[in-house]
Amino acid sequence: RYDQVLINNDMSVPSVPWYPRTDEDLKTIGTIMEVNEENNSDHPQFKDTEYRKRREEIAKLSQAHLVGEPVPYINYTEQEEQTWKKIYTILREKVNHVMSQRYLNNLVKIENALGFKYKIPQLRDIDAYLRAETGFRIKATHGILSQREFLNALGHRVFCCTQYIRHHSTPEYTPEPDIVHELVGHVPLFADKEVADLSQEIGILSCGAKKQDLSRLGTLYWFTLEFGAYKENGLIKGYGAGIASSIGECDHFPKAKYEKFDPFIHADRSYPIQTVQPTYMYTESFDEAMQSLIIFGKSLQKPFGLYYDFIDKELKSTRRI
Ligand code: TIH
Ligand code: FE2
Repeated sequence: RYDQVLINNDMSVPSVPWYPRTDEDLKTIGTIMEVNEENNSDHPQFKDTEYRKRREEIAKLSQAHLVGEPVPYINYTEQEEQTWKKIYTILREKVNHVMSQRYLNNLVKIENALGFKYKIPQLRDIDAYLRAETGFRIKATHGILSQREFLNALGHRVFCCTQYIRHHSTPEYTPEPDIVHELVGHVPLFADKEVADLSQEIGILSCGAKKQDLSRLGTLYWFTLEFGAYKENGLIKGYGAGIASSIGECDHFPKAKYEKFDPFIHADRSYPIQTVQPTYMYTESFDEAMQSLIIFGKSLQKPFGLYYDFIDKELKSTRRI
C-alpha cells in the first residue's frame, strides 16, 4: 500500500505518497509482519528461545488487531508480571524527580483507574481510558513499525502499541518499545490533551510527506514525544516517553546535556537508539514546542493542507485531490 502514490484528478497538484484518510484505511497499518532480523546477537532475547517463542505468540495476537475492535487479551505469565512489578516499582519513584507535572498528574490518575501498581494492564482498558480522556485510540502491534505507518496513524489519533514485555534480564533499558515503554512512557502523555494534540499534529504532517520530510518528522517525534523536555518553574523536566520508561534514562537525565529545541536544526540531527540520549532538547514551555512545530510544518512542501475532521473521523485536504 505504501508503495502507491495518490493519483490526482487535478493534474496541477503533484502526487504524494499514499496515506490513510479514513478509519477504514487504517486497517492496513501494522498488519504486515516484518521480521526484524537485525536483532543483534548480544541482545538477551536472541539466545533465549523460550522468550522468543513467547514474543512471537503475543506478536501474532497483536498484529491481528484492528482499530476499533477490542484489543486482544493477553494472559501474562508469572515471570512477565514479576518483570513489570520490578520495573514499575523502581520507575514510579524515579519519574518524580525528572518528569513534568503534566506527566505525573496523569500517571496518578491512570494508576488509580487501572491499577498499574499491581499487574500488567490490558491494552483493552487503556484504549477505553484514552478514548474517554483525549480521543486517542490503540492499535496493538507486534513491534516497531515503519516510521510512515506509525506517524500516519498518529494523524488519526491512533497509537500503535506493543503488548509484549522486555526480557527479564534487562529491566533498566531496552532499545525497542515494549509494554513498559508504552504504558509507563506514552500512555500518561496521550492522556494529556496538549501532548495528544502535538502527537496528532506531527502525524498529520507526516501524511503524504515525501521521504526526506518523513524522516525529518520522525526525528522531531524522537526529540519531542520520545525524549522532549520543557521548563517548569525554572527547572527542565521531561515529557518524553523514553525518559519515563527507562531506569537508565531517568538516572542519566539530570546529568545530561540540554539544548534549546529548534525543529529547523534538530530535524537533521542524528541520535543513538542503543544507549541513553547524550542531549535532550527543551523548550521554555510545552506550548512553545507545539508552536515551533506548527511553524516548521508550514515549511514542508506538500501540495495541499490537511486537517482532521473529528465528526467524520477522516483526514480532509484543503484542495480536492
Ligand atoms: N529505551 C526505552 C526503554 O528502555 O524503556 C524504550 C524506547 C524508547 C524509544 C524507543 S524504544
Ligand atoms: Fe515510544
